[in-house]
Amino acid sequence: QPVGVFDSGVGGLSITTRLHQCLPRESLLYVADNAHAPYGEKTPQAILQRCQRVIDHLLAAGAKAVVVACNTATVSCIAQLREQYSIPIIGVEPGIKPALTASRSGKVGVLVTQRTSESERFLRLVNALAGDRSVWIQPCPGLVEHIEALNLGGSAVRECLSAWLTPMLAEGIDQLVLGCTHYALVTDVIRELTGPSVSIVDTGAAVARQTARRLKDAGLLNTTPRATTLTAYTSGDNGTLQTLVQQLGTFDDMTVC
Ligand code: DGN
Repeated sequence: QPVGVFDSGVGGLSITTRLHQCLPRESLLYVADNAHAPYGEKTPQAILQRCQRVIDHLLAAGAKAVVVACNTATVSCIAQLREQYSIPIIGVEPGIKPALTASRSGKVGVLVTQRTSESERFLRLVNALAGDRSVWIQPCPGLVEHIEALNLGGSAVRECLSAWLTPMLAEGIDQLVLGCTHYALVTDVIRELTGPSVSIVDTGAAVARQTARRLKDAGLLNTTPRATTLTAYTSGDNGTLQTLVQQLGTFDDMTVC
């Protein structure tokens, strides 16, 4: 049985890569809900409904566990999803804790979607962890749309990232948390703008380890060696998905439906 993964678009592919590295014997089913992206500007109720539709699709396709590879969906409705579904549901959360632990300046930045920046769950997490350190929360409206359009290294992405990052860098942050799974797909541009003195914190590997633990605890880990497959579905145009899935290039069999 495969593990299901989904996001509002292609962002969750950054998590899928990590899952495949950490769980090479698991087949993965991916849903990019492109027709309804971005989630970041939807109401929590609308996000919950989309997540339910997508998880129902993944269950019908045989998923034994689901990774919600979207920070926006996780902060909006992970508790309701866990209540509703009996399979393991794993969420993603911005890596504020590792960033604060590693920070020497006591100043960290976090890039998030508008919805995440306003969510109670996220603000509670930041307040609980920050103490006397400062966390600069930067919403990035429009960035997900650029990434969905595959403008990964173009001037539009560079300009908006530069405008958001410049004040944070002037403030002295030494850790930058990617609080949206899409943003991992433009890590190279971000790294160029921050320079080497700022560490970029991406939680993909931690989510993959957490998924492995949950599968193991539930007795769902696949232990027999076999060829793995990645099957990717999209509710919208599959051009972007096709391009990015092909770049992953790490699976024995890949299908984009
Ligand atoms: N990849 C989603 C996240 O991690 O929040 C993006 C959400 C969106 O659609 N804006």
